[in-house]
Amino acid sequence: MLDIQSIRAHFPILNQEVNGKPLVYFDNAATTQKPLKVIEGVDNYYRTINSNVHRGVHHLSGLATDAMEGARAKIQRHINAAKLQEVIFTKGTTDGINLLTSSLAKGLIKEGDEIIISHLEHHSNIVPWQMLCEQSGALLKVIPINGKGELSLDAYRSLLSAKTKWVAVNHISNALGTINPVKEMIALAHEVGAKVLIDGAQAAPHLQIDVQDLAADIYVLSGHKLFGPTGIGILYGKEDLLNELPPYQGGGEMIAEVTFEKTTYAALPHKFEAGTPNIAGAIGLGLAVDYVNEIGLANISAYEQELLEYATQELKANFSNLRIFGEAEHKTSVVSFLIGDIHPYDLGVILDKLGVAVRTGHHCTQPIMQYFNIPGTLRASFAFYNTKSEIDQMIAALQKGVAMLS
Ligand code: C6P
Repeated sequence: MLDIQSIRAHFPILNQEVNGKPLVYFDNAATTQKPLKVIEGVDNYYRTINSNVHRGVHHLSGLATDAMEGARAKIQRHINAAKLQEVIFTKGTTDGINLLTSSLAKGLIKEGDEIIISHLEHHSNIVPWQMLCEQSGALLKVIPINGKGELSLDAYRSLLSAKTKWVAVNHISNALGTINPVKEMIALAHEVGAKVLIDGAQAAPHLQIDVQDLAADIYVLSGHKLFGPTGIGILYGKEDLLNELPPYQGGGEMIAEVTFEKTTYAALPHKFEAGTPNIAGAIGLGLAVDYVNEIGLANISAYEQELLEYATQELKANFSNLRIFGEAEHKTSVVSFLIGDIHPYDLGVILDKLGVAVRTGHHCTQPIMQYFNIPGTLRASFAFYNTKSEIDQMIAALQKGVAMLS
């Protein structure tokens, strides 16, 4: 049992009014709020040890380097990476996917090769692969979904072949909440010799990730969705694979030796970390991981499932013309919906006037909206600091909005 009131006290931003109403923050799939531990840790870094890392012989540089590398070690343990050098700091999920596709574009993918993504992907896990295919002449194939928002594994099996070089799928869909059977999907890809990237942007805040158990070749996530700062993320990769990949960007930090004739590259993880990194962000992400582990991801998931069930039940009970998009058997705490033919944006604006923050629109997943033939949805996404009484507040706000717009 989580003590939600004590937990809420860790998130100062939640204790405010928006438009004269208590804030209800249900846009956690876009970004989560930050606990004091993270806010104070970042503040403390700038107040006491701000310095560049891996460069200086001086005291502060040593402290900053230790703090950043300490954060890397915490993240390694958290996702159960076998080695520290398999954990690369990035700007976020989008940056991690672009790191891989840009690196593959340097001759590792060729005409005739095939890449498989799914219909559930965020644009971040579609567009970089399309760009890679345009550059290389490789073919992009898409795993279809069913009406509940689940991937068809039979169709996936039939797409896989010896030509498949990479499969890129999300662990959890941001628009529908579907939890995909990624462990099974990775095993199937490995049977044909393909490698797999998992987009873990939405999984990291809800599930315990074990990259070795999954056998993921690459696993990417964003710090800001995991209660950490913006502008920091993780790319995990198997060491052998990362050693084979050419660097993504050139610059300081990523070199062993530079001459005008030839440059040699640094060992992992620095080979992929050109330039001054987001030091404060990395430290903040390490603290966010500590915080999540103190609460326990199993407790978090169990409580969020309660919120999901309550919200789904209350929405269905209160609105006869409700349509929920995404009713997968395995689903996380996201409800995407429409009421009657009211445009999601109009209802979203009224909710905001009543203090309730949800996301409206296509959620950077236009192919999912095309599948359902809708312009977008209202999406309420819950975190462990949300409550059932906030869901009641959202339902009351929706009732007012529907009365005004119908
Ligand atoms: N989804 C949402 O509101 P970045 O922006 O790089 O931190 O994450 C991109 C991304 C990639 N994959 C998935 C599954 C995601 O959900 C996101 C971000 C946010 O749903 C912002 S569009």
